[in-house]
Amino acid sequence: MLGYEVNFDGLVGPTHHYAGLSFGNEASTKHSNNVSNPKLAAKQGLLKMKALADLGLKQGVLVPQERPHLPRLRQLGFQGNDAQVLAQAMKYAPQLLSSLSSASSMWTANAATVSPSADSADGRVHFTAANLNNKFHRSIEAETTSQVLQAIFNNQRHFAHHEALPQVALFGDEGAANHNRLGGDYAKRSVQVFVYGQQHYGGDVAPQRYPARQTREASEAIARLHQLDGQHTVFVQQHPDVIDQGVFHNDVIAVSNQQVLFHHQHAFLNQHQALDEIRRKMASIEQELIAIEVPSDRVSVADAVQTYLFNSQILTRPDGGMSIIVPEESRQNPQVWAYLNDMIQMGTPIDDIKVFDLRESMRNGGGPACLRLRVALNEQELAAVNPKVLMNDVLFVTLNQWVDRHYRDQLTQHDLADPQLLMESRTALDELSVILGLGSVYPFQQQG
Ligand code: SUG
Repeated sequence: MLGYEVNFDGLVGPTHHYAGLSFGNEASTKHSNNVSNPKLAAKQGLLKMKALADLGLKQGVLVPQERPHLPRLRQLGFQGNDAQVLAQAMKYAPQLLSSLSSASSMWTANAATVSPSADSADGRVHFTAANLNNKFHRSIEAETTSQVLQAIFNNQRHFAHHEALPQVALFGDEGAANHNRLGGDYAKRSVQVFVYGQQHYGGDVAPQRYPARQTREASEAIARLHQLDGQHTVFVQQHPDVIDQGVFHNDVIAVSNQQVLFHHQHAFLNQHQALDEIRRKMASIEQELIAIEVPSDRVSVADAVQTYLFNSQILTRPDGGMSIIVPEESRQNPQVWAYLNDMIQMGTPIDDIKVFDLRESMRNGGGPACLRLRVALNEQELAAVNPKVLMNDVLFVTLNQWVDRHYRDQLTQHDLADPQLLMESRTALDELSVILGLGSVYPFQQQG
C-alpha cells in the first residue's frame, strides 16, 4: 500500500456535558440537562482509538480545547478574576456559560476539511479549519483547532494550513463531516465530493425546519484554497427533507471509503444525477464506484438518525477487507442490525461489523464518524507528522491514567461555574500538551 488513512479522534474534554445547544441535532435537544460522565466519555473514545490501532490502522489523537473559555466570557462583558467571571456568567447568562464550556471539539469530523496531496495542484496536504458558525458554542473552536493542526502537521513542504472562512452564514462550514473522497489507494488522486445543505446565491431549495449548516459557497471556497481541479471535484446538495428530519451533517446519512459510498436512498437531492457525476469522474481515474444505497423500506431516515447507521466508519484493514464501525445503538435496532448483517453478505468489500459503546458522545449527537478526522497521507507525509499523537499501547495507558487523574465522573450545567473545574481542566490540558508534544496551543498557556 502506498498511502494511509490516519484517523484523528477527538479526545473528550473534562467539561463534557449535555446542554441542548444544537438546534437541528435531535439527540442534543433530547438529552439537554442530563447528567454527563466526562471520565467515561473520554475512556469510551480511547477504547475505540485503541481498538482501531490494534487492527493495524494508523490512529491519531486530537486534544480537547480550553473550556470554559474565559477570554470569550470577558469579551462578552463579564469582569473580575476568573472565579468572578464564572459566577457572573452563571448568574446572568447560564446558557452562555454552558456554550462556552462545551466539549464539542471532540467531534473532529467538524474540525477541518482536509485534501490529500495527490489531489492538490501544489502536491501538499491542505487543511482548512471549519468556522462552524451555525452554532455559537462551536464557532469558538477554529482558532485553537488551527493551532493544534499546525503543531501536529508542522512542515511547510508537506502541509498547507488555511485559516477558517469568514464567520458569516454565507460561508457556513462544518468541515469534513460534509466531505467525502472516493478513489483507490489513499495516496493516489481521488474524487472529492463536497456536500452542502444550502446555496445562498441562486439556490432555490433549502430545508424549512432545521438549519442547513454547510453552504455551497463555503465548499467552493475550500476547493479553491485546496487547489483542487474541477475534473475531480463534485458538489452535491444534501436532501433538504432529511436535514428537516435531523440529518444536520452529511455524515449522518452517508459515509465513504476508497471506492465505497454507503448512503441512504434519500441522502442527496437529485441523487441519480449526483451518483452519475461521481461515477463519471471516478472513471477518469480508472476507479469504479461501489454505491451501497439503503432503501427506506429497509431503514427509515428516522432510524438512521436515531441509530447513526451512516455515522459509521468504513475502514480498510491491512488484509484488504473493510470493516464497518458502528455505535451500539445500531445493534439495538432490529431493522438496522438486520440490514447490517445482510450488507456484509452482499459481496461488497465490507465483510465485518465492529460495535462500540460511545453512549456519552452519542447523546449529544456524536457517533463514531463524528469523533474522527480522516487525513490521507503518503509515507513521507506520515513521517513528517508529530509522532507523539499517534496511538499505541503506551500512549493508551498514559492517556487513561491522565483521564483518571483529572476527570470527574459526573457533571451538570450547575458545576460549570465551579472555579475548581476550570483549574482542573487547565492543569489537565497543560499536562496533555506536554504528553503529546504540542507546545503552547491554549490561550491560558499563551497568557504566560
Ligand atoms: O455540532 N453536538 C454536535 C455534534 C457533532 C456531530 N458531528 C458530526 N456529525 N460530524 C453538533 O451538533 C451538542 C452539544 C450540546 O448540546 O451540549 C453538539 O454540539
